[in-house]
Amino acid sequence: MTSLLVLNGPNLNLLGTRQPEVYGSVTLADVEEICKAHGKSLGFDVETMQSNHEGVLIDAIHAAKSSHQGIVLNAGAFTHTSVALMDAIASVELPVVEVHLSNIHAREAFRHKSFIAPVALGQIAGFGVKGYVLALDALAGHLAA
Ligand code: CA2
Repeated sequence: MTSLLVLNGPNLNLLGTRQPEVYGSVTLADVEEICKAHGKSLGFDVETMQSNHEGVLIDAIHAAKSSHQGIVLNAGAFTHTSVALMDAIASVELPVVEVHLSNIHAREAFRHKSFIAPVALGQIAGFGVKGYVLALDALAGHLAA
């Protein structure tokens, strides 16, 4: 069975606890459950993981090469800073869809830059938790093509 990894980065474990006006009121557990259920409806097994540590995220991307066919990634603030995550994605040659709950392009200038975007299949931003569902649909379409 096709297996996809939904990977969340730093501070996303705090979802639903603060800043609901920016990130909504769903928790990370809700996001993960929604992804698993939507993946199942598409015929995919969805594994979820969150880490606050750049190296752990990089290790997860490397490991996904042999266990998963695609990745949905919300790299949180590492999006705007991490050449290392960019290199990890490029090295595994898996399709990665970049997701952001908020519209990073409508926020502070430092959030407009993404090191993930140049190595991603595409980017979805600003649609809240629905973005993860859209990202899974995009991966499904890509893998079926
Ligand atoms: O919009 C997104 O999904 C972000 O990736 C979220 C990151 C932010 O640094 C990016 O620029 C955009 C921050 C995640 C922090 O999430 C929190 C949620 C609730 C309370 C505190 C932090």
